[in-house]
Amino acid sequence: MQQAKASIARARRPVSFSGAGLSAESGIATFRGQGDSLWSQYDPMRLASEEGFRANPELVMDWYAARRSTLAAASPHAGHHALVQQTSWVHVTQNVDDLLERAGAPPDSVLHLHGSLLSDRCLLTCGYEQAVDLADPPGLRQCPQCAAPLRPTVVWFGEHLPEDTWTAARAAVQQCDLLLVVGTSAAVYPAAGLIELARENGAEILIANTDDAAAIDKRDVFVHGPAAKVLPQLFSGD
Ligand code: BJW
Ligand code: ZN
Repeated sequence: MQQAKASIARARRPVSFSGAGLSAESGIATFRGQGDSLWSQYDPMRLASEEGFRANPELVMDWYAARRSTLAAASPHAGHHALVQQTSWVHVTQNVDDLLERAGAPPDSVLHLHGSLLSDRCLLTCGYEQAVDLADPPGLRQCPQCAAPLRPTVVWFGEHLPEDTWTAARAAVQQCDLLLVVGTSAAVYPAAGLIELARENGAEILIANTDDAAAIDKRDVFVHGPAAKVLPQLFSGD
């Protein structure tokens, strides 16, 4: 912990890179691992791919409605608050929730690589997008512009990341001197490649995770523990 705090104190261009583990203690399920993780209960390609959506759009929208209701009832925890209090940091996340924003991150300041649960968009290319009320999530409905189905504005398997967001995240990581990697299995590309990109550019890598297996490179500094506990400790003055 002391080594990690010293790295943070030294950093001039720090970036955070988070995954589902960041929001786990707010009651948002992670994707991989045992217990309540999403992929231990559901087949990812049936629910998080365009192919799966086309095969059974009602099933996919029902799954998203359940996740949106859970998110509506959730609140950011001390770890989200500790992160967003670092106003000079760039925050890059794979998470589709808005808990960093609800913890006080300015609108559009968080780079969401995998999109957001807060809106739906047209499955086709007409460009229609609509905000969603998380507390009253929609089921399957048609695009008012072209009658194609609407789908969540998230990035499914086989899809490209939003170009501007990806470009901004890569630029921030290329220039960073510290990358704080929180609560991700780093199993999904191209997002996980940001860690190697930072390393190649000489940044220190700090990994905060509940699973020791997340410590993949012995040059990195690993802090074991849950995000809600570890992040406030990392940023506390003592
Ligand atoms: C704690 C904690 C606590 C727990 N405190 N820590 C082979 C076949 C098919 C595809 C591929 C393939 N090889 C590569 C691919 C590409 C694919 C990919 O990477 N697949 C791998 C899984 C193999 N990638 C893509 O398809 C991407 N697009 C792409 O490559 O485009 C290029 C292209 C396009 C077209 C043609 C050709 C090329 C897109 C990836 C999109 C990922 N989407 C999802 C779903 C988002 C929507 C939704 O939420 O519904 O994004 S999948 C899911 O995984 C989600 C997450 O953002 C992402 C990463 O997961 P994350 O955040 O790391 O969570 P977990 O659960 O994995 O880990 C949690 C961690 O937290 C663990 O380490 C715990 O220990 C820890 N933890 N509690 C701290 N309290
Ligand atoms: Zn449309």
